[in-house]
Amino acid sequence: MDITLYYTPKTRALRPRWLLEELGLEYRLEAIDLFNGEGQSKAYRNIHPLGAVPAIEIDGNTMIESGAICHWLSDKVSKPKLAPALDDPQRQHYEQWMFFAPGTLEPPAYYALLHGRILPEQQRIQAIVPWCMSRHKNIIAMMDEQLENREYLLGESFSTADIMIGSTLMWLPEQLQDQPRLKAYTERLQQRPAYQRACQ
Ligand SMILES: N[C@@H](CCC(=O)N[C@@H](CS)C(=O)NCC(=O)O)C(=O)O
Repeated sequence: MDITLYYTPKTRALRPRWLLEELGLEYRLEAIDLFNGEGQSKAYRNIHPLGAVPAIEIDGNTMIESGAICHWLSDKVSKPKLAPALDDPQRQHYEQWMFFAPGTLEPPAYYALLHGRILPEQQRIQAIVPWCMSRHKNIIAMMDEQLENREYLLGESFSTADIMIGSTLMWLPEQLQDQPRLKAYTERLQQRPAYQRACQ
């Protein structure tokens, strides 16, 4: 496969990059200087119409949305197998966590960061931050219980769901202080060589 990943460090673009490293695929990185407005350049909006990252080109076809990219690539590449087969009972749990990441875990974390740290001060709505943090805390407390006696979300085997969930948990590490299993889980993920290569 001929792969180009449009990438900005410390963004959701880490997810497909981490996956590409786990899968051992070769790829080109095209750095997008999001914080200096390059996302909104005409050239980049031809790749990603909203000017966001990540975007990926695979054999000439462009795709956006980090979760969709990871989901598709994990089914497309069978070795190593990072997505259980459709007829494997684990597949239901896999799908659950793949969608839980952007659908349930991500929104409160994202809006807490956006309105607490990222937006210029005059654009922040500070009042929503405590609500988001409290909702996030409830969600991660539930997840901490789910990880009892599990190394990864599906048990002993690492899957792409760990990339989606793990990368999102890493946005708010201070929230993990009271969740020992989740804290150990994210530390375990951060020790993976593929994760470390993806962060370089
Ligand atoms: N749901 C999308 C979100 C993409 C997104 O908003 N990415 C951020 C970086 S983490 C971005 O590019 N923001 C700049 C912008 O939207 O202009 C995904 O997961 O790919």
